[in-house]
Amino acid sequence: MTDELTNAVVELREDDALAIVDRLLGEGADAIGILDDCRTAMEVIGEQFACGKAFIPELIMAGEIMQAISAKLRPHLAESPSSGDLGVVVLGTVEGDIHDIGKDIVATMLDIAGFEVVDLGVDVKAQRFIETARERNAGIIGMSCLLTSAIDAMKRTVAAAHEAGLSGTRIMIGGAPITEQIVAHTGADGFGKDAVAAVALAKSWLGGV
Ligand code: B1M
Repeated sequence: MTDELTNAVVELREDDALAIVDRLLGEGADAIGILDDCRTAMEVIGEQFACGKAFIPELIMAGEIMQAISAKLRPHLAESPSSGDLGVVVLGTVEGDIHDIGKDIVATMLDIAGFEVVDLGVDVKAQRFIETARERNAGIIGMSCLLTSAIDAMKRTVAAAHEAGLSGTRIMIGGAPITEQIVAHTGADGFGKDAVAAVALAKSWLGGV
């Protein structure tokens, strides 16, 4: 698409960013493409933070802009009313991590695709994932993780799910640092590199393809 939106988000020009999103939607742009541009912007801000050119207030503002854009895009992602027919996904950001923007996008996309999403929020402990998955007879536990320091909390959750005998529940992980190696390290069943991939994987597991 265009750098215009990415630049507006990186420069924390919220009003401009929202106006550009409105204009792009009016021109018939694809909501997923708009989300991808915003994610690129968040990566740039993250890099600026990592090298000392941006600080916590900038991360917070960027997060708020991203949430406002996500809220604007949500109705444009929905193609049909959700039915929850494809099965239950218990979703949350893993213990120790409070990043929730990507998780919320994944929740919206799974819901639109026809899954019933039980969103446990952020900083979710292993036991809560497991108890909820058991209560709701979930087909999938989904863990979002943005911090490398929280990767071991996912590994503990996977181990706890196995110990609890949740053999019918697949475990999906996702988030910026996740790779196939981390999937292997945690023992999860798979990962989605973005929300579209997360939905495709969930459908392949629960028979909705
Ligand atoms: Co933080 N932060 N942050 N942060 N933050 C990162 C993650 C970081 C990479 C920035 C950097 O240094 N480059 C870095 C982590 C480094 C590391 O671990 N190696 C970092 C840090 C260090 C921190 C703090 C420790 C900073 C501090 O306090 N010193 C702190 C940690 C707090 C905590 O969690 N305990 C912190 C805090 C915050 C804010 C609260 C200020 C804010 C979050 C606001 C919020 O979430 N409500 C924030 C933000 C905004 C970011 C960056 C800039 C952007 C994250 C984001 O929203 N991306 C981020 C930089 C980056 O990501 N490169 C950064 C947009 C979002 C749409 O993408 O989340 O990747 P993403 O989700 C995608 C996919 O990954 C995938 O689909 C989504 C949609 O396509 N996906 C899944 C996500 N979950 C999935 C689950 C699935 C499947 C797919 O299945 C279940």
